Amino acid sequence: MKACFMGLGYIGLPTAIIAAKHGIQIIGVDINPNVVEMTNQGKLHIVEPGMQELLQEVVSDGRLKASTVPEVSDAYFMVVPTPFKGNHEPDISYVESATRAIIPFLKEGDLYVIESTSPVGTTDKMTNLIFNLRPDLRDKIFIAYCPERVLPGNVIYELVHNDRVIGGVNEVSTEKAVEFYSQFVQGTLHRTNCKTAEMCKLTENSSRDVQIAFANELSLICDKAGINVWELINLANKHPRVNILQPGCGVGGHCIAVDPYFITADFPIESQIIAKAREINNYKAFWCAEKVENIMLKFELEHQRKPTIAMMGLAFKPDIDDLREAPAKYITTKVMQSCNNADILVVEPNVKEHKVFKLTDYKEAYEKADIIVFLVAHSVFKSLPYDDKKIILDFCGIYKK
Ligand code: SAJ
Repeated sequence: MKACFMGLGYIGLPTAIIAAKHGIQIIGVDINPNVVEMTNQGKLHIVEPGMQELLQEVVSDGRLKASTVPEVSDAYFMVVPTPFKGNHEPDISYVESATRAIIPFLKEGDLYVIESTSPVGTTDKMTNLIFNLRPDLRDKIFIAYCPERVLPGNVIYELVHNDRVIGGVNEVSTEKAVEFYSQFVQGTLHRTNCKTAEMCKLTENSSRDVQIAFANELSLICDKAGINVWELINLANKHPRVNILQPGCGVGGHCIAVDPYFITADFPIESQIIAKAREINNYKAFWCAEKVENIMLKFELEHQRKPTIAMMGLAFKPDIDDLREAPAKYITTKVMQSCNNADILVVEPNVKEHKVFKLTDYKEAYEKADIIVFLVAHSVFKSLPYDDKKIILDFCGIYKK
């Protein structure tokens, strides 16, 4: 069995590695020659615990090879990004170009699977594209959609143990895809059709976005009412049927802050809560930045000097080094722009250096600053002593009990 993975990013590469580890011959394709070169040298270009050793193993025994172009295989997987355009319309051009790239290699009996998060109807669109260019393959290949669900940082475990939803364009396609994934997935493989599978992925991430928006909305209400939101949520969650998530400085990353737009773009009238949740979570980051700016002005008025501020954390969530779509990065940038000359110390303990921000050690920043702004609940921040002489803005619950 030979499988071709189109896209060697945060999901494509780990999936290709795990599949190779389970005895499948893999050709991993990426348009970035650096990624291809590094992968062929057994060097992981992403950060994921335990993955480096696995990559080295499957590359050195020849089970995984990377290339900038596809090769004839038995199964093809589209694992490329689906960002959104300026107007929040989904951009499926990477899925389309990856599909176009493998069309010449397709032969009777092959399996074609989209894993990329995609708007509803994408699998049908790609099916039409394939059959328009290769009418000889109509009813002779198997086509399915199978989204991933892994949490960065826990990918090796989740790729194998999570349940998966698999939706074919017809039942035989679903079965063929189930047969493929059962080679390395121990979780249950749930069969459905491709539209439901596409919508299921969008639903999972939108559901989390809506729940976080609820927590963020509570945090705004509590700030006005003078109530500790962390204590409030903890108490409300003692109810057997209530389970509120945690507020933060906004929602980041490349999934939850993006995928709901794939629903709102296609169903603008119906998706009221989903759209509002996106607005609330975006607004929370803006609100945090305004809060910092106001505290800085107040400090300056009271002390007749500009404060030193520590912006604690840049990543999109705790204990990772991934800064993509990070609200903490947005807030830090906005604060820096609004008060030039102020002494702003930027902290991100999981990143060594950054192109834009000069990074300061977290202990040093905490000691030097008058105002401490906790943006990300990194574990190391929790060991800092509480200094009541400093002004502390805790947007992520560092000091929650
Ligand atoms: N966040 C909060 N409060 C919370 C939980 C999260 O503010 O209580 C924030 C985080 O700080 C972060 C953002 O939400 O900024 C997203 O973090 P996350 O841990 O909720 O999710 P991701 O983006 O790392 O991964 C999600 C997961 N989806 C769900 O939990 C439904 C993962 O399983 C998916 O595979 C992934 O999206 C994806 O690739 O779609």
